[in-house]
Amino acid sequence: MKRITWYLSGAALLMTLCLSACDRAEEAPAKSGSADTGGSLKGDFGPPQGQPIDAVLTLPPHVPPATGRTAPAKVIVKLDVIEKEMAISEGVTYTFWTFGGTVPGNFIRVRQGDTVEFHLRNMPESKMPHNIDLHGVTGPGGGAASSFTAPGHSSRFTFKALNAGLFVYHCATAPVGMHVANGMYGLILVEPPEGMPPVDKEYYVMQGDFYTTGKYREKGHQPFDMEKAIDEHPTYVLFNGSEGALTGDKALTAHVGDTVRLYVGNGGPNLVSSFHVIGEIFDKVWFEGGTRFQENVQTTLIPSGGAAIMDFHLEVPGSYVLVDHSIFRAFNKGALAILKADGAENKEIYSGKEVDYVYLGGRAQQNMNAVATAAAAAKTGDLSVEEQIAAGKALFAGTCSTCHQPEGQGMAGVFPPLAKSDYIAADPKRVPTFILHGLVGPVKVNGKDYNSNMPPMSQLTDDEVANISTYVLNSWGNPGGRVSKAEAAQIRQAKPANASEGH
Ligand code: HEC
Ligand SMILES: [Cu+2]
Repeated sequence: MKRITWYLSGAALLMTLCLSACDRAEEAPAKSGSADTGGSLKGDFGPPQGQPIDAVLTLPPHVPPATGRTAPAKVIVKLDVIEKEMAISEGVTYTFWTFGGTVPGNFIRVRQGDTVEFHLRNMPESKMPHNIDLHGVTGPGGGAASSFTAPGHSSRFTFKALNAGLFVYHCATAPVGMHVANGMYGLILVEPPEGMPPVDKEYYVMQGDFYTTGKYREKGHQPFDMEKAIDEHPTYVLFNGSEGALTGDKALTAHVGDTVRLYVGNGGPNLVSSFHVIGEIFDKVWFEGGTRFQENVQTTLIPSGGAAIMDFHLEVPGSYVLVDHSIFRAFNKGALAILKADGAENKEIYSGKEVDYVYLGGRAQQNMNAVATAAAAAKTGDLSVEEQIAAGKALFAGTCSTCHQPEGQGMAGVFPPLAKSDYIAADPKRVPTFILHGLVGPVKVNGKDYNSNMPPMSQLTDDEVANISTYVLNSWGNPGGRVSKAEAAQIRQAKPANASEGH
């Protein structure tokens, strides 16, 4: 009896809550139930109707508008293969092979039942033949055999899009892995007949892993490293083909109150993505890019050569960070993008402060230009102290500032100050030495004792160590001076002066 009363009052409570919160549930019933769409067997809606339509192709992170059609059409897609050198990180270039001049390639949007006439053109400047395998094509090779295209040639094939879903396309010319690793992939959305439910913002993001002969952020032009690719040891894991493709002034944008939809693909060639947005929960995920959706998801797995669609509603303004939650990839290989939501605070939902500083340091702002400038100057042999300082400042944020604080002021009893440090003044070479080898044990800085542990940051490249050191030496009343890349390299090799014997 008691139990029944509890149930009843529970139901009453739910109904009261619903009066305010259930408006959103009024939307058309979600098509995620058990109904079978019939797949390709029911995907042929007859011959194309009306005049042929030129597909609207978009560059990432943009998505073409909904087709808005209710009948099958003939859609013409013209995609160009372009081999080109582009930045993969600040001051680092790479020769990408692309569909349409970007990584990922053009986003293609058609409707289930459409007949797609596909034209693939390989630019005369290309050095390699290429082709295309679209996972949305029914037929052996997914178009690959029909589209082998030498430089300066074009080829054409036609297919009927029988299955709805979000599909990866990629080059499949031997060596296939190398073509994919160089950026040859993109997405094609085959809308279900009724279209996708409308949302406020749609974006196109695609992850890929990259293999360069130099280490992460090593400056200059970096060739592809076949050994690392075979070993599946990427140097970079990236969203949209370069570090910073979607941060700073290139961050994705939205407003509080928007429902945002991400079309996310994973080109691989090797890694599976644990795709996550820090600070959001996916209200819906069309996992694997298929017909059904899951709800209330934190992290969704996107296989190499797979995709997913996710919707989330923005309640609170600020920076949301898109990551591969295999988290070293995010913070040490580049798999990080930002969605900036503007709008009014909502302290009832979230009282905290912006994520920027904690997670991102300097990466929230696009202040890495200084790093590229310094790299270019170093290449021509006339790197100035000022350029080193500017680059060092950009790198200090988010690397050293997490502990020593943005103005080097330190934190009482925990992190010694770098500002006006008598410890640095006594021997300026301590700065690059501690960066590379860390510091353990008691130290006295400006009359205060510290006995803690600074971890070595040997993942930084020699020029990064040189620039950060030069910045620290020339800031906040420190004695000035300069550390060169060669000195940093030398210090890296040397055993640290304070290394204790036992460990
Ligand atoms: C994870 C926290 C942490 C980070 C990140 C960090 N440090 Fe430190 N650093 C410390 C601690 C703790 C000490 C004191 C170690 C001890 O007590 O032996 C220290 C000491 C130092 C000292 C000597 C003491 C002084 O204040 O003059 C210098 C110089 C220094 N760090 C520079 C850097 C630079 C440059 C970076 C960025 C590349 C950096 N640190 C990043 C924690 C950190
Ligand atoms: Cu190719």
